[in-house]
Amino acid sequence: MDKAPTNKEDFVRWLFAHPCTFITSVAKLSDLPEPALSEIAFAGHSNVGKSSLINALFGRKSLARVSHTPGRTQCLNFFRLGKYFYIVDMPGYGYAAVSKSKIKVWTQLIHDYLKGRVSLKRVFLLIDSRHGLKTSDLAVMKALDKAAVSYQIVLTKADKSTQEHLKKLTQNLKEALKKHPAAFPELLLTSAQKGQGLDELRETIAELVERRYK
Ligand SMILES: Nc1nc2c(ncn2[C@@H]2O[C@H](COP(=O)(O)OP(=O)(O)O)[C@@H](O)[C@H]2O)c(=O)[nH]1
Ligand SMILES: [Mg+2]
Repeated sequence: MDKAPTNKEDFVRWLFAHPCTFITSVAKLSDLPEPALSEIAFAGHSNVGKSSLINALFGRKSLARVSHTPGRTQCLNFFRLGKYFYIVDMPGYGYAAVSKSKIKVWTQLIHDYLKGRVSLKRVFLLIDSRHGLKTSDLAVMKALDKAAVSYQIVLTKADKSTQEHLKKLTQNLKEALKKHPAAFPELLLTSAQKGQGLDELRETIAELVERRYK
């Protein structure tokens, strides 16, 4: 029997040992899967390291491949870990090459999704630790605050910066987050390349979904 362990560490390991499978690509809200499972979403500027982080977390190369398939890059891509929760890979924003009309369609889809999704437990908003918050990140944070969707900043590519830079950035961000009511006060510092922060992020995710399986 596939029974969830009660010990926290064992639970996280058990949960993440399940296979991650592609479910569907959604271009319009009427195509969303039934909100029968908890859901977590990953968002961020294009090139922030979203695909790399998702792959590192869930150990599945095809995850990124699916999300890179032409026609799917502008969609919400749904994956499922075991039968336990949905992972939503949101389209990257801030792509200069995307036309204005496409941006409008994108914004509307994201906005409607975030506004009305009861099963969405948290959005992980990825920020490149070298650059900090960009104008487009702030716009997304504002939208999340307005829709009262809980979100948490995840800094990526930590291996590319000095400890000193990271410490300062973390302090500044924590201060800035105080002005954002839907933002989770704690940041996560990660490197998909070095594996840094992945266990912590897995634990955070497990806590968001575990109540149903213990
Ligand atoms: N040094 C370093 N580079 C990374 C890391 N994560 C991603 N990258 C690089 O950043 C670029 C964009 O990564 P990708 O995952 O495709 O970003 P996405 O557009 O947000 O999905 C690629 O060249 C990756 O190799 C990391 O943790 N460390
Ligand atoms: Mg990607």
